[in-house]
Amino acid sequence: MTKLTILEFPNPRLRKKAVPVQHVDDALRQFIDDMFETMYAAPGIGLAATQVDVHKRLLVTDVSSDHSEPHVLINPVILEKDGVAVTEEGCLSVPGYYEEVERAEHIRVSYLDRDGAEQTMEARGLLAVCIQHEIDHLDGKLFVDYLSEAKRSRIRKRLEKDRRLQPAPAAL
Ligand code: GNR
Ligand code: NI
Repeated sequence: MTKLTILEFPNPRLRKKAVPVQHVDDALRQFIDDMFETMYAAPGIGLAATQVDVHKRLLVTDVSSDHSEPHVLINPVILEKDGVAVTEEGCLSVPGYYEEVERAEHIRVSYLDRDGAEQTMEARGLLAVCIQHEIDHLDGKLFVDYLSEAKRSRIRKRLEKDRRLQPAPAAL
């Protein structure tokens, strides 16, 4: 198991559009396990492959407080959206900032599971919000993109300043 490094805004690699997974194999399952390890260690309730610089359409989530509801969605596609939920969102790629974002309250999603089998699921509430947040990552989109230009640029400047004071550790 390996804890992966999470890219931070405004790294341009967070803007890449991820491509569909072609084969669900043991190497991909190993990577999925590393994604869960990284998400739980952060700690976070979701992680998209884009955030660890792997540009494949794959996300993991667990919105429980005891690691009891892990989900992995490969090639997720939102089939239906209903209702409106306003949630104070955060992002492991935008550490320390929380802002209200409006999304669908209920979604239906198709995806491949870790065996490569086609599935659909329904989600509402925080799980639905989290899946929408992660699919945005796969399309190169961040929650700060829903904020005003002024707020986004303030967040960017503060993160850049924090990073000058505390440089990221060299990757080993
Ligand atoms: O840990 C996370 N919390 C969160 C809270 C509200 C809405 C979305 C999220 S996702 C975030 C982890 C993350 O950055 N996933 O990409
Ligand atoms: Ni995020």
